[in-house]
Amino acid sequence: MDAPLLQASRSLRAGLLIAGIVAILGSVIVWRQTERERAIDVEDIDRRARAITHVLSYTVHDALRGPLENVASRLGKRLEGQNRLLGCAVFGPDGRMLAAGKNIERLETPLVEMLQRLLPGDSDLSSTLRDAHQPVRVRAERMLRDDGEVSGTFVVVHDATFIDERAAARFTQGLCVVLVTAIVLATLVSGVTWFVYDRPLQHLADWMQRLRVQDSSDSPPVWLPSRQLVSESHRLAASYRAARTATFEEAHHAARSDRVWTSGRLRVHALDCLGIGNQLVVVSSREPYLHVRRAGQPHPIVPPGGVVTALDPILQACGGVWIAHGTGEADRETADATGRLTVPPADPRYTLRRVWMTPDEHDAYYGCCNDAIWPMCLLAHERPIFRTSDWMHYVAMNRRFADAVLSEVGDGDAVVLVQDYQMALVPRMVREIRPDLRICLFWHIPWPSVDAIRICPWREEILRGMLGADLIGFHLQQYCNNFLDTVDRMLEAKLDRDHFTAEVRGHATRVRALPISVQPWNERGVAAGPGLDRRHAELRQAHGLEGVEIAVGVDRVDHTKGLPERLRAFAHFLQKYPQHRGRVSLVQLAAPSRLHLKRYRDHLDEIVHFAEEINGQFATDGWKPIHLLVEQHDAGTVHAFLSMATIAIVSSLHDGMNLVAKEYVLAQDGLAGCLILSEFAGAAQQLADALVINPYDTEQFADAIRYAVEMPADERADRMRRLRRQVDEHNIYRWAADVLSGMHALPSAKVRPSAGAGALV
Ligand code: ADQ
Repeated sequence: MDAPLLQASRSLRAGLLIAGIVAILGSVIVWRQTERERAIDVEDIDRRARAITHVLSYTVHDALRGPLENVASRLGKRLEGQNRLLGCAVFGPDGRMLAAGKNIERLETPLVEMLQRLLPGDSDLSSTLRDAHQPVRVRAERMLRDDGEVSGTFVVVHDATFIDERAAARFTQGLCVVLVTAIVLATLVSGVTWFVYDRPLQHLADWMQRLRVQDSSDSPPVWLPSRQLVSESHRLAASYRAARTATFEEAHHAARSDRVWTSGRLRVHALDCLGIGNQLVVVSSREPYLHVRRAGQPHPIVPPGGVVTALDPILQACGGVWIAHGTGEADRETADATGRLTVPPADPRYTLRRVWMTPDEHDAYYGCCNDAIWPMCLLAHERPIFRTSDWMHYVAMNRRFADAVLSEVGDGDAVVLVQDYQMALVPRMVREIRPDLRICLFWHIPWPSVDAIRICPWREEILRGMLGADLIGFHLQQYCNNFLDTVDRMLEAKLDRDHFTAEVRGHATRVRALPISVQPWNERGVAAGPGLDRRHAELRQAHGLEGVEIAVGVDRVDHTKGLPERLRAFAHFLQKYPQHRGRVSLVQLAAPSRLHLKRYRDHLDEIVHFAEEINGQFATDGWKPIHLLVEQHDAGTVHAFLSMATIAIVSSLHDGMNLVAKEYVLAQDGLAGCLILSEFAGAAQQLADALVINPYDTEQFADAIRYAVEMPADERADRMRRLRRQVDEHNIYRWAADVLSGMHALPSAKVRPSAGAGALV
């Protein structure tokens, strides 16, 4: 039997079962009702018999007072019946029939037998008798003399045929109604069961088969009998794809140089480090995919930012859960009731669990993050503002994220990767409930000197919160040193500077420099070869950049990124070296960021006006010095600009690492590019072959731009080759592998024995 027939017979069976139960119950009810009505009919006849007895009792008494042989003649026609009354009879005190109507003379024997059942104390007796002709209803009443002696018995006999006929008709009618109801129900139940259960389940089975056999990237069916089944099937598909891709890539990359880390190699390493049954749980404030509404439909976008750029490829490689604040306008409608969905939307590999905040919670929580902790750690000349109410919300929201981690982990084992300054308290909150979990906190922004931290009213709480982790990662050794100095000065802690650990109340935390990096472009679905050439030509034409050398900047609009300093230096370069006017343009891709804060909106306005001012001063017919493209661009566009620009400028005033510098290096397949990099970006520690500048020194900065423009091709290629080797060897997978190795090597680590595949998915 094929599948649809099987389904149909299953639905039919369900329908028949329900119909059978309804039919049995219905029949019992109809039968009971019929019997109740039969009893009412019998009672009615008895009542009429009583009335007849009452009416004739005087005459019967009178007749019984004389000689008993005359009773029949005295009563005469009164004993005859009509309609349903068959007639009456009189019996003597000895039980002999003295007189009877014509229709009941044949009943003498059964009536005599019935009267024998009348006990001495009984006054009357009713009974239904059935002979060969018909059923009759008999009522007998004793006639008493004035002295109390029995003078005889008066019997009234009714034809009871109509009671049986009526009961049979009622029962048949009721049964018909029950049967029709059962048939309708059977049809309905079969149809609904097929529609609600069998059909969606068959779609689910078809989808699973396509996933298994054809490597399909279809989403699971949306209409399933339970929402949990929908969300679990999404998660299952995500894990399955991650597992299969990794297995494929493991085989594929095994033959490659072992210097380069790939997602497949990371996955094998992760399995070794984490062991069976551990899941990877990432928690950050920013989500990797948010949903906005475009033309009324939810549309997924990847928000700009280093944390997402760095961690999304890791979860895509290893599978797991990412917990983050849901901020997109269409986020709620695209997640299930628990806030879960699988991502990336086009090819799900892991689960995203969104955590919600009210507008008040949002403002106060991010107030603490962006007005207090961010300016405190980033020395970009912004004064931190420490508001107690913001801090209270910061604690409450950290608790909410910690609870989400605990609920995702359940009773199982997990490695929890907590991200950044928005989550400083989460490690301790999770550890208090689950001391056995392994927790890593990665701090993506710089950790300044102890003097900068001293101003914070909640410094001890923040430090204790962070020290709930087993491992704290910073980008640079300098930040690790600063952190240990801070712990030393602010807490009662046992420090081991040889092994870089801090121990508070018996729990040791390792502090490690783990410079973050980026994913190779060819894994991000961007154009290559002729497709990329076409994209370059399109962009040049769209922005009037034909025949112009491009210098590029790609940043979130943030005070720390040094955008005004960059524009100032570029304007000075044009002023100082007029021979380059008309030949070089700066294309600045600027993603608006934190626009709910006024100072970020003002900063964006400042940059827009500054760019217009410079364009007003230098632009000529057919050449614009600055192209400010304020938008969050897709990865393909970012890559296209980075790959066609012969110069990239990163001018951060303070930056933990800066991924754009590394993205630029990996986009330069032709080795024709030159990177200008701020000495205040962490990346400058690794990318020594860039032109390293002080963004505050406009003179030096402008000279560096000129040097980059005029740099001979072989010097460019030599520098870029060395930069590429550095970034190739220290890509995002290596960073993740170092994080996991750091956890695995913990002295107090509750490391499970390493095991085979399947643990992470
Ligand atoms: P950020 O300061 O957000 O994060 P950064 O290193 O500058 O991160 O990376 C920004 C990311 O956003 C890059 O991947 C870039 O391509 C992308 N991006 C920027 N502007 C964009 C635009 N207009 N359109 C599209 N994409 C855009 C923090 C720290 C950094 C640290 C990272 C990672 O401040 O110092 O490097 O985390 O740890």
